[in-house]
Amino acid sequence: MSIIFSGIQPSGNLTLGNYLGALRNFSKVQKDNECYYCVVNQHAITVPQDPQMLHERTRTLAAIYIASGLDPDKSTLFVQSEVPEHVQLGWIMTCSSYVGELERMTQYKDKSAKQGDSIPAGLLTYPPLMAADILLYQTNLVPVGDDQKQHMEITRDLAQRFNRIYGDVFTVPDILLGHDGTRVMSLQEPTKKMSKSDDNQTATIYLLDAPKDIEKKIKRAQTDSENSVHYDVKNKPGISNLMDILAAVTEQTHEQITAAYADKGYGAFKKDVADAVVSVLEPIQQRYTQLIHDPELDKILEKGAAKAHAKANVTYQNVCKAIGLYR
Ligand code: AQP
Repeated sequence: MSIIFSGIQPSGNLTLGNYLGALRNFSKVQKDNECYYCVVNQHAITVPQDPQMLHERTRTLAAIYIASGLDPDKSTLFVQSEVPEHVQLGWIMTCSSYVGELERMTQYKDKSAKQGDSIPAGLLTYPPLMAADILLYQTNLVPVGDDQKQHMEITRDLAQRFNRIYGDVFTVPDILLGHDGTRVMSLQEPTKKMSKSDDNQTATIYLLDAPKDIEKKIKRAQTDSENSVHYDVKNKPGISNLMDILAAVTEQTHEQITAAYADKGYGAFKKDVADAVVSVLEPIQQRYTQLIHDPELDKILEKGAAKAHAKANVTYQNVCKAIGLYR
């Protein structure tokens, strides 16, 4: 049995990328492991957020976690800001980080470039807070998408650096990638990842999109003029992205997909990709609708925060003792 931790930010409407890269793996591993899943709302405020939207999206994300298969009797589901040890350890991890290594993070470079001259310092110190989230639970495995590889490497570096100086306080975690490390790309700019904060709504499939919108978006997805369905990320990023989506959703190989569409055009291929995506998302949407106004959701989150706090506090006290933060 392993300890598993992962989080998602309530920084926008969840996407098919969040589902295939992260969410759907959460329920797969919960049966045989001790799992902690978090709505990381303190990460979301590393860029400006509307307070009312942030509040609503926090609850929406918790409901989507459960609608996607997370069982609150098996996994601990909680909101980051309700467990104070996250920012407390986050500060200690920030003090253990070097500015140079934080500035090298691709996500920092991408997101800070959009902020003009006023770059929030939290964007730079996002990785030490993420490291704290993970290390508090003595986590062995972190199911995240391929785009988070760099943040996982720095988490491991910070844990090893701390253990070298102060003794073995932290378990050093490993990344757990889903189906072939699926990275879902934007439907309109398929060399860029699909992202919940993308301004272009037609580039993104949201988990709560109506089936007709999903069909429309996939039909209009950027492809090429070859009309031949085969995998070639460099020359055919649009078709390759749709093949990745279909492969992840139907568990087929690229070869099987190429063979199935050998004498069919892009129209038929896109229609099947859309149908496959809709058939996976529809049951999630139905469960979400039942959950979102149910007071049971608050009880689950309160119980989750208490359980997470009890576990996190043990590590946090050990850290304080190790570094001399006590009277
Ligand atoms: N396009 C993607 N393909 C595969 N996995 C993805 N993830 C995100 N986008 C893709 C995975 O979803 C989890 C949650 O991510 P997050 O909320 O912590 O932030 P993120 O990675 O920065 O996701 P977004 O959607 O791009 O959010 P914004 O726009 O707010 O930055 C992670 O496990 C991630 O790997």
